[in-house]
Amino acid sequence: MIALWGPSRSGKTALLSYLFIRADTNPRWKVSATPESWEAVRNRSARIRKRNEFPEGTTEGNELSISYTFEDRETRETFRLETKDRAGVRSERMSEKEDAEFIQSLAAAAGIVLLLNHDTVQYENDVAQTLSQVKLQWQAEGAGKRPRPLAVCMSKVDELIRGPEELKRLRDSDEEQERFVSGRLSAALRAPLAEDDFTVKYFAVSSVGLELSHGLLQKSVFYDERLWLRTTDRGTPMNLVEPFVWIFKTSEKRT
Ligand SMILES: Nc1nc2c(ncn2[C@@H]2O[C@H](COP(=O)(O)OP(=O)(O)O)[C@@H](O)[C@H]2O)c(=O)[nH]1
Ligand SMILES: [Mg+2]
Repeated sequence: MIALWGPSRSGKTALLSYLFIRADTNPRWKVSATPESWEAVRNRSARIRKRNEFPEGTTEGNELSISYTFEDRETRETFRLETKDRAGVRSERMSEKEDAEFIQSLAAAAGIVLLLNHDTVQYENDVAQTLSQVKLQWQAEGAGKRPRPLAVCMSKVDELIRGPEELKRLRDSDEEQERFVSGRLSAALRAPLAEDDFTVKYFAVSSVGLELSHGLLQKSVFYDERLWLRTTDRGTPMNLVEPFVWIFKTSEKRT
């Protein structure tokens, strides 16, 4: 099982919806909602498809655990993705029991896809703390020094990328992505990522994506007359499936 986790507003629900909407466009991986997630996924995706609106923001208590299966169309290999949500900052909203369960479920995953919003650095202390607890959990289980894959994803990079050259550099080079993402993280979060309990790879992610038109970068979201952020279907998403597939491949090698 691969876990998707990130603070509130980091874009998890949007990413899951776009994974579903664009599932057919990936030639290699077939992404399907699990039967228990099907209805929630369909509702949220319909909102994007029919109304060009982002799925409703998640409030405390209404978060559903959405899960998907990924199937390699060539080899028929499959893996499962589960969303680990914890609304808001842990200490404020979770009981100790819920907290322990949350840490345990992250520690049990083959790897973690961590989604971070570039403009909510205030969550990063909480994220760093959680990662430390996951490590403690592994030690308690005697899991040893096997590094686990951790995909550190910066979401909504369509808001940050300044031009076609930058887009191209990010698409072409893992080092550029690492610089771009890691350079925007707080020192508090960079520290636990540098330790060797994790094998880290950085991804610049945009669920809505960007569009190149006549050599110019076009946004694929816009603000309407009510100043609501609206979606279009013009953009090519960035790194929607790649973080999950990377974890799958990396954890396979390990076993
Ligand atoms: N520009 C841009 N905005 C996004 C993107 N994904 C999400 N958002 C915005 O971020 C908000 C929060 O996303 P959501 O998926 O609800 O976050 P969650 O709390 O982690 O599930 C959305 O309502 C959108 O306004 C993206 O790829 N690009
Ligand atoms: Mg959500």
